[in-house]
Amino acid sequence: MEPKREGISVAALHHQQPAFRGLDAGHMACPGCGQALGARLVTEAIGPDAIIANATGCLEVFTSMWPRSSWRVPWIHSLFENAPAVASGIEAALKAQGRQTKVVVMGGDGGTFDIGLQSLSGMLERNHNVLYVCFDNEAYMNTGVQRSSSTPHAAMTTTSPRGETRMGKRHLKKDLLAIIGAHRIPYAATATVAYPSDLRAKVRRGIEIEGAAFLLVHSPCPLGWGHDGADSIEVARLAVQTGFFPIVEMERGVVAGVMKIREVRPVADYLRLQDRFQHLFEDSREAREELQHLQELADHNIEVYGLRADEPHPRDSEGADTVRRGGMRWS
Ligand SMILES: Cc1ncc(C[n+]2csc(CCOP(=O)(O)OP(=O)(O)O)c2C)c(N)n1
Ligand code: SF4
Repeated sequence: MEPKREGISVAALHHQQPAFRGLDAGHMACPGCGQALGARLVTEAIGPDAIIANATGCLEVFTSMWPRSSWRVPWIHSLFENAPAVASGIEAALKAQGRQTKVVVMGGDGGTFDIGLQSLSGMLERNHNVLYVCFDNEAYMNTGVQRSSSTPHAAMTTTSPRGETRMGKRHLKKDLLAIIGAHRIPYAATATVAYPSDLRAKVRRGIEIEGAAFLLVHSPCPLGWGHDGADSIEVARLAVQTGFFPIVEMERGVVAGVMKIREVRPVADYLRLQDRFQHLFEDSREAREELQHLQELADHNIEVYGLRADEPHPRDSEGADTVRRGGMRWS
């Protein structure tokens, strides 16, 4: 007899599983790791005919602990500095062989915003037919939560602590999308693990277009951000709904689409869930000023990208339920 759970057919659920997943179970990520979920969703959308170049970082480490590997597609670990250069070479070789295999780079924000930015810029400028995916957890997590140029202003990391005179990181998060946009590549976008259909659609778009594509995926890190692993999706969703992390698409450097927010939430709703922002809720003038500053940064995003809407975005209604169901069927 077919097993049933809470009135749901297990066979029907099985059918909804992806037909192919390039990153499989059995890796060593922390529970609730946004990057692990993000990489799983990205590989579901890419399909089996792909080669991945992975810069150093958590993803590389937790998926490839000797003698095991969680990858089911050809995968190469590159340095921070050269993952896009390695991918460029792979793409050129495949082109010479007349093969259609997709080439994808994956890297963290440290590898993308900072250390590998030079070779990424070269790859984009030459317009290689490669999709670059940055899993943005807003710090160097793998080596102990050091600040990167992607760390938000006022966030605490081990190298930007709350001190006697400092309220966490002093500088602003680098506007990487603007830098990527300046390369006028065919397609660039932001996405988040909180909206899986949107993420997968952008991955499909990125690999289907001819030329370079870039995707910045907001990926909560329970260890580095200091939230419960079970809250990762909620945290990621609040980043969008407060305007803190805008979801946008660019074609040739021009904004071509945004995920509008029907009910804009105060930025404190997002910050309060994370230990890295707890000092902003102290009873002090400095804390109030920084909180106000972060609210202004979110308001700025909402205004610049025109994020406020009366109607929800078609993909704004889903969330954890899709993830729990086990994803989509790849065809
Ligand atoms: C040139 C260089 N500098 C420093 C390191 C040490 N290192 C290894 S992983 C890592 C952190 C990676 O951070 P990020 O790219 O943001 O990825 P995450 O671990 O956060 O996913 C660092 C600094 C290195 N391997 N190479
Ligand atoms: S430290 Fe953060 S990014 Fe690394 S595996 Fe753990 S949750 Fe994921």
